[in-house]
Amino acid sequence: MNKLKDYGLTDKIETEYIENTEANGSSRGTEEVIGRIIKDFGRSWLVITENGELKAEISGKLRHEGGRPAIGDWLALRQVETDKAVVTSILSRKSKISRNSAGNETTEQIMAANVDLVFIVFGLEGGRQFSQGAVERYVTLGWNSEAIPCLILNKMDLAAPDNIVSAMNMAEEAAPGVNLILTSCETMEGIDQVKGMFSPGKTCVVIGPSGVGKSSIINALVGDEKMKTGDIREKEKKGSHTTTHRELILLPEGGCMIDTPGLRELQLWADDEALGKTFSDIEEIASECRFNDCSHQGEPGCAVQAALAEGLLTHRRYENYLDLQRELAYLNRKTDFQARKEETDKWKQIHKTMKDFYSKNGGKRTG
Ligand SMILES: Nc1nc2c(ncn2[C@@H]2O[C@H](COP(=O)(O)OP(=O)(O)OP(=O)(O)O)[C@@H](O)[C@H]2O)c(=O)[nH]1
Ligand SMILES: [Mg+2]
Ligand SMILES: [Zn+2]
Repeated sequence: MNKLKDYGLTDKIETEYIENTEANGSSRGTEEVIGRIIKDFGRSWLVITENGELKAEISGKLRHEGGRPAIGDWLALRQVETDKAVVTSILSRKSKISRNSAGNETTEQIMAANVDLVFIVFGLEGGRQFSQGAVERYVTLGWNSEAIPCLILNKMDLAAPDNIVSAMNMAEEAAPGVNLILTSCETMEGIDQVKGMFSPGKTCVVIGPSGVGKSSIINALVGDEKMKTGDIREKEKKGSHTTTHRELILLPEGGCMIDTPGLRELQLWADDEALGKTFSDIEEIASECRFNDCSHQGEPGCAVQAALAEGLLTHRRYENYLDLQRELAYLNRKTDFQARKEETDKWKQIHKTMKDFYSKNGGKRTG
């Protein structure tokens, strides 16, 4: 298990795995193993185990139960061939960073599991992807993960000093209390600071828009072209991302890093608490409002309105706060609705099964 410790295996996960396999028992001719997902291909996964890297698929039972493994997950597996295994269960996640899946459906999509740090990367070259609203959105996801968010502003070699200063001010307003690191993969500035955030057994994930240099930062940490990186102009031509699947790699000095494909749009998946952390400055002001349930939109004795009038809070930040609050409220209503609908569907199915059963048995109850 020594090698797996490098991948972050803890006694807690191991104990859960052992209890899990004892409860299920092992079947003849197969071996039970524990492993961590290091590559996510969508329907199959590459898993690191004591017996090497295994290609894993999910068991029918687990699929039926709605289990969906994610990069970084610890798994109980049944090895069926020298290089193949079946996932029998997903062990408890200590953290997960999720987003609302792109499209019309409201479903949680886990971008990475069991991470300690979430690096949120933006590029300083002046693209339109880097806005205060985007930082607030990403950081809220980060706070929601149970891991610690950290902001990286990359490509500082491409920005003028004045622009770097205003970007830093903007980031500090957008994400109070969040660690900020400036980097360049060209000059290697700031890379040691990123390195300093790692320690053996810890897992970090990089997220952010496409082309900001997520894979380049990993290469800089490794000191080798481990990950494929892409020319921006090529990317725009093809309209595609360079990194196409999520991957976890071991860093030479210890610790794991998960690379993810760039995101085009980021729909929130978070709760009010996570939003409150991103907007801790506003929450602090709001604690002085006369009414506990103040919506800060014109009630008497509103401290937020007072702060706006005094110029202690910018209108831009205030508007973003309200926008994200509305978006979360909408998400909550939708997920509630979905949960209720699933419950109704379940009972419909049970009633149908009962009806079929009785009609097959001549309308009589048996047993
Ligand atoms: N000048 C400069 N270019 C950089 C820097 N970091 C990355 N690049 C370049 O930016 C381009 C995109 O970098 P990637 O590392 O592929 O970006 P990514 O975020 O992984 O992109 P996706 O995988 O598509 O999400 C490449 O051409 C890199 O060489 C930097 O600090 N300075
Ligand atoms: Mg990449
Ligand atoms: Zn108020």
